[in-house]
Amino acid sequence: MTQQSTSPAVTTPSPASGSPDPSSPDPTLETHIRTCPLCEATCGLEITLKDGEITRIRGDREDVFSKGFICPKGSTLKQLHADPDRVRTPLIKRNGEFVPATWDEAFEAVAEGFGKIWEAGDRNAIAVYLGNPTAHSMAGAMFAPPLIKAIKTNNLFSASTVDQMPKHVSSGFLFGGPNAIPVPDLDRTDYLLMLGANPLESNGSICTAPDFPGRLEAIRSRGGKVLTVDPRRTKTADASDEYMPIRPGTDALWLAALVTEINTAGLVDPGRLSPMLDGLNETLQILSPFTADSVAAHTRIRPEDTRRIARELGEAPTAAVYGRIGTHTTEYGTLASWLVEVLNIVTGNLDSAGGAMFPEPAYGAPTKGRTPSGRGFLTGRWTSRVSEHPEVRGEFPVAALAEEIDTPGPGQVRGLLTSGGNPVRSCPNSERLDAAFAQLEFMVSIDIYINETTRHADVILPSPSALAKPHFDFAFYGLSVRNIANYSPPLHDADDATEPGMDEHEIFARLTLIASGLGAQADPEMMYSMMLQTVAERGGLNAEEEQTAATAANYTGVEAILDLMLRTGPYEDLNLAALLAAPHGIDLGPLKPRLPEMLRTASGHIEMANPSITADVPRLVLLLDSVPDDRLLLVGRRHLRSNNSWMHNISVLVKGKQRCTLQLNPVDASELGILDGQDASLQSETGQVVALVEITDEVAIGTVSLPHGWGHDAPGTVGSVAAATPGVNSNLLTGDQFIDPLSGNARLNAIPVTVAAI
Ligand SMILES: Nc1nc2c(c(=O)[nH]1)N[C@H]1C(S)=C(S)[C@@H](COP(=O)(O)OP(=O)(O)OC[C@H]3O[C@@H](n4cnc5c(=O)[nH]c(N)nc54)[C@H](O)[C@@H]3O)O[C@H]1N2
Ligand SMILES: Nc1nc2c(c(=O)[nH]1)N[C@H]1C(S)=C(S)[C@@H](COP(=O)(O)OP(=O)(O)OC[C@H]3O[C@@H](n4cnc5c(=O)[nH]c(N)nc54)[C@H](O)[C@@H]3O)O[C@H]1N2
Ligand code: SF4
Ligand SMILES: [Mo]
Repeated sequence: MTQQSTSPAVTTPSPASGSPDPSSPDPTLETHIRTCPLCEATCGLEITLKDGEITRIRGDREDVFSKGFICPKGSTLKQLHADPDRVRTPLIKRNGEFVPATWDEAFEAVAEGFGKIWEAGDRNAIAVYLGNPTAHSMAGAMFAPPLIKAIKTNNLFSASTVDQMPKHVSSGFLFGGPNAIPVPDLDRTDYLLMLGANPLESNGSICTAPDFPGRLEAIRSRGGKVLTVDPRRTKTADASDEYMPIRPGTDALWLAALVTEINTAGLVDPGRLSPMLDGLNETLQILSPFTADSVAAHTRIRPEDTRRIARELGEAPTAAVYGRIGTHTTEYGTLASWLVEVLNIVTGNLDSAGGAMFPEPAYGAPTKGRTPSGRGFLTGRWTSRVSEHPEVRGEFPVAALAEEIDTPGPGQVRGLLTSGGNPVRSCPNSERLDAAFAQLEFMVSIDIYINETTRHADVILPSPSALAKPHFDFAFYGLSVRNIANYSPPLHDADDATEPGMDEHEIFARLTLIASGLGAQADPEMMYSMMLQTVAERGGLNAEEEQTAATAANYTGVEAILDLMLRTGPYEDLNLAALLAAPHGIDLGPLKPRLPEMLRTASGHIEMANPSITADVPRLVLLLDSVPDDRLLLVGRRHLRSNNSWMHNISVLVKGKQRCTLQLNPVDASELGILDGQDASLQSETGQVVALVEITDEVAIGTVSLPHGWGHDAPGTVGSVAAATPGVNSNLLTGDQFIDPLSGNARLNAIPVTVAAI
């Protein structure tokens, strides 16, 4: 086991911002500062302990970014830590029952189970699924790539294809890099056009901005405008200057019409982007069939509103268009995502203060002074076995995972590794996936619960609680509205009595060694040194000297690697010691223009009309020419107190009113003869559920809404609180055949359904 230093108590106790702290004379109190890892907002937490027990978690008022903001989930890390249902020892399934095992036994079982499948000679027979918490963990960010490389499978799947993959694809083709993702410059913009996002519940996504509500309020109080486009009048819509309902699934049409109307109004002005731009005229030309009038029947947005908004957007001193999950999880996700950037470009707002800008995280090679050029972005370097889906960023659509398992033939998937994911609740056609998992020969899950997915595992490798893990937000500092760096050492030791006894990164390291053929007993230190060497060499440093220095500094394996990543990153003088000395974080300043240096397209330009994207526009023209869908369309919903399919086992979060309800507009309800509080059946092409009806004009006429991630009534799961408020699983309704062809992203919104009283 690698030694893990736990976080030193800072100022004992810490008076927040100089205010007198009544508890200050108590020497048994300790205060620890860390970043909440649960969502993308990266809030600072102030955790008070008395005699080693957590007594309070509140927002860290001195956090350089979140300044005391916190949501109800952040303070429940204590309950999560204490949850008796959390898995605290490795588990091996014997005769259909999980039995506790030692770590050595568990890794031996993994080596044997996967080994049998590998022995048959097909590396692709083992699939990997990486879920959302993997992206929020240091272990996932650092160690998932070498693990995947060692497993050598083409069958890589993740929550990205039920989420943001369209954004990676549009960025890849436009800018040459799938991670070159512009975020709205919230703190400086005069005009925010937000589509398919509900940051007052989600706290923001692909736009890391703790206290999103406060930042929206600030736009308005400095005289700017916030406009929210959503089929549901959300809390975010209520906190906006203007709310515009839209028919689900039609954002790409509307965004295309905005481009045309901006052009018609003579407001196209890319400004300093012009010399970096290829394909502007071609783009305007190809989008000309989409006008305020031509898209109105589909979007149900009045042409005069579209024209007015086009003008506002074109004339605003600065403006940012921001599309999130409601625009991505449709069959036109990549087009919508591309059109968001087209709007930011034609209005001259891309890469400009107050517009949509590229963050520059503290790690990664500096781009300043580099010549803009690269290899460009490619998809389809290999294809999936059954439906021949192109790979995108090395992944296949998770909508195709079930068919890869349940379709017999050479190359069939027979083994699976999941990490921090619950695809049996989060992915389309989950009933098929559930059945497919049941037929796997061998499955391993890295997780903290026995849930709908992990109950199928043969071995569960338990991660420590979030408080017992080191934390640095690799993914989200790259998507942040300010450049920030903050590191949290673990608060509890991974070896302490409440924990399973192994760091999450060590679980990854050991699996990597097994997949490399070195066996279950191989020393994980090998992995840390190899990674350190790679980072050192990449940064032109001497690996041996670095290793010695890290040992002298008493850094753990991951800390030493992080230190090197920071020192070889774009910010001078930034290193782990600086972060350890700054528990409230280091503010590296507002976003700065990064074009053209960071372009990695083959042309070295912004490839606005990249043929890989424009080839899909005719499909949008077909939609335009089709008869508008007048069926009821289902959309999802997030609640502040929930987190995808988990955190439903924490009673303070789930207590109160049932949240898994089917929202129905009063007009639709009366037409269907359905009453509030009644159960109704909801039928799609794929499946059927029965849900409790909530009648509300929050949802537009013709739209119904059911949250995802519920349905905690499967046998064999362990979560007594979750089971008492199970809700229903909305992904029984989402089909696995409906995907965005360019990104492979699943359609999770705009699902045609019939609703009937029962
Ligand atoms: N219909 C519909 N479906 C959706 C969505 C939607 O809007 N509508 N949203 C989609 C989106 S955006 C996403 S990201 C996906 C999420 O999909 P997934 O990532 O598949 O599922 P989660 O519900 O996030 O499950 C997280 C899992 O990680 C475990 N876990 C929690 N903390 C840790 C940890 O520290 N370590 C480890 N190893 N495991 C941990 C939990 O127990 C749980 O099993 O769902 C998608 N599904
Ligand atoms: N409390 C909480 N916070 C979370 C999560 C959670 O489950 N709970 N999940 C986290 C994850 S993994 C993610 S990815 C983020 C997601 O964060 P957001 O992208 O902000 O996601 P949502 O809150 O689901 O908001 C999506 C909105 O899109 C709308 N919508 C649906 N279909 C359409 C459409 O066709 N067009 C338009 N314009 N709008 C549409 C929905 O009505 C909804 O209001 O949230 C993260 N934060
Ligand atoms: S908003 Fe997100 S990061 Fe902040 S406390 Fe809530 S869950 Fe944690
Ligand atoms: Mo997500």
